[in-house]
Amino acid sequence: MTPRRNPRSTLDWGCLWRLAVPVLIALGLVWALAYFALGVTPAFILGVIRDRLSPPHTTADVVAPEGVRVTAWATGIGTPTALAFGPDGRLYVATLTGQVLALDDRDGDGAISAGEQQVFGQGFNAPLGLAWYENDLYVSHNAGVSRLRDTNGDGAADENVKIIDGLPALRHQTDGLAFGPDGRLYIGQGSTSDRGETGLVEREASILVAERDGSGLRVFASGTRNPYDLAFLPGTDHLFAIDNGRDVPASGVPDELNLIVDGGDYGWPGCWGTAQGDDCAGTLPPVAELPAHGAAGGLLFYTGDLFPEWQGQAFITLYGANSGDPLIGRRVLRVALTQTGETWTGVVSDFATGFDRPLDVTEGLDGAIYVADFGEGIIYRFAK
Ligand SMILES: [Ca+2]
Ligand SMILES: [Ca+2]
Ligand SMILES: [Ca+2]
Ligand SMILES: [Ca+2]
Repeated sequence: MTPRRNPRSTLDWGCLWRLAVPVLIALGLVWALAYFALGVTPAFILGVIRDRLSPPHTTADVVAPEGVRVTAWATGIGTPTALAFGPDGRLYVATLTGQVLALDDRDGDGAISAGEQQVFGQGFNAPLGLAWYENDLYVSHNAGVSRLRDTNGDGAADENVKIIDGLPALRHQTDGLAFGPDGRLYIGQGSTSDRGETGLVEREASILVAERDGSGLRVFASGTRNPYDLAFLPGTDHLFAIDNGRDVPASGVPDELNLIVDGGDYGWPGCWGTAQGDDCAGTLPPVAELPAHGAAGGLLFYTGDLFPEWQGQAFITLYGANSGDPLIGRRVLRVALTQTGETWTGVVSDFATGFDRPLDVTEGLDGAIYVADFGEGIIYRFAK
């Protein structure tokens, strides 16, 4: 007997295909939109899932190198973005909510109590950088830089002068600050877009320089997408800046540590890492590539006597990925730099891991290393 074909089965498959094709096309369009417009990749989605499944972060998760003791030196600090010790020995902390706090462990018990905190300045729009010049504290914030001064010695600023205004601020804004050995103010300035997709505007994605009163502002170096922090190597006129690689599409563009020279072009938007991208002619490669999507946030050159083995080395915080993936960033790197002629190379390793969202790093007069965890409102102290 010849088996009979079931005509209904043929009809079902046809229906299914007629339904499936538009569904597949729609899914493909959603995927293309997600990938090209939002940078959503399988790795990004896995990162989001890992973030949701991972247990809440605790201070016990922070791992320091052997022989280094880590303590939660200050807690309840809100959203710390930038750290700088003042000439008075207090640690000044900017918070995203617009304050500049001054912390002083007066009783020497190794922790900051409520009575050991003072508001030094406030009312800033997203301050991200702090730098001292003699007795003046410079604060970078959305679209500009201000100078704070305590003229009557009560520990709180009573003079607040906006010395630079009108800088680009959209996707990114004005970042970290550093004073050069020439006494000028160097400013990290972020881009207004991820990869230049909305066009380019003057002064974005650059390292700016100005006199201390804000006059003479000019672009010192260009092509730095989001130079979140910058620092001079102590004892030299060599300026270094970190840079955050593009977010979208999430295709493995590295973050960077760059040696910044006058007139240098560091690649953004057409070039990244070492000769990656399609527009690298005339641009300068980084000294070291840092993990993609790590979001390098703070940069310190260590000079202290507490850890002589790390003198002259760079410490860099990695805030972590937009996806929240606990496996990306969320650590502090140590970069050993070597100079060969005009060129520098960097060897990157982990200094400490297990943070929530580490954003800035600085050094105390005692040589201890301080790390601000933006996600937890904690300042960690690394000492012996
Ligand atoms: Ca104390
Ligand atoms: Ca005052
Ligand atoms: Ca670059
Ligand atoms: Ca900083």
